Amino acid sequence: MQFGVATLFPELMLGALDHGVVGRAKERGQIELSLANPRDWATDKHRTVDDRPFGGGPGMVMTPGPLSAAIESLKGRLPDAPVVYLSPQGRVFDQAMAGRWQQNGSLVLVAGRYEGVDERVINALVDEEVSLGDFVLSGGEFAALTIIDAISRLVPGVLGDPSSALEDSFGEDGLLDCPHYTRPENYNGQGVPSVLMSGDHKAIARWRRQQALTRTRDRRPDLLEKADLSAEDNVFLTSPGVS
Ligand code: 4FN
Repeated sequence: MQFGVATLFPELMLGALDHGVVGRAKERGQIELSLANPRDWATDKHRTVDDRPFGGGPGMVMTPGPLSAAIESLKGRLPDAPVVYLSPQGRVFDQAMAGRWQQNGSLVLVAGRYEGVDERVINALVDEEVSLGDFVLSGGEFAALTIIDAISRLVPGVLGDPSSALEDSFGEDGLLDCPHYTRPENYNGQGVPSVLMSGDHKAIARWRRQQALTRTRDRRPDLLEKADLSAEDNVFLTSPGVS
């Protein structure tokens, strides 16, 4: 999987992606990261990449020249990649988008700073605008990192042994996780659900599924509507006494 990122903070991207599962995938060459800093295409002696907004008001806007040159450079390196601008105006990112972009094999992400980018760069070069959610960020890099993490995990081999990747297939059915427990068996007076200590693997699998179903219904009913449910799941959810 090849990622291109247009960013004024390439060192922020490199530092964050050098750890854990993604860091290892980078070392193995399973994912590749190509960065383009608009500042490298600035032409004046101060290497300016921002300017005051037409119409006045607070803050600065990323100027079109250096930013579009950085994006064009990434498009040249990754000719089949869709160009995605991370912004609060975008459609909210989800696991289905992660899956589609992983299948595509390459992706160019554009991270904004200041008040954002000149709208004409979006019109000219961006295929899709995508948001992580409704909160204020200081830069699109934090969204780009999240999206790179989510996609990298889907690249075959990145999670190691494919059988464990299959068992560890969260997100696949669209349900929230069941609760997890590990040692000690008594933590500050809190025990562990007895079924998990029973050794009855079928009963454990059934309990976990039912916990995932009730938690999803109680906390994220929006996810339950889109979830991949079996006939048995539906029988359980509609059975009397299921709170
Ligand atoms: N954010 C809001 C309203 C107005 C502005 C912002 C905001 C970084 C360049 C965009 C934020 C959140 C999720 C990118 C937020 C995201 C960003 C994201 C982002 C600097 C301009 C800015 C109503 C959402 C609170 C700053 C709401 N997903 N502006 O955060 O890039 O991708």
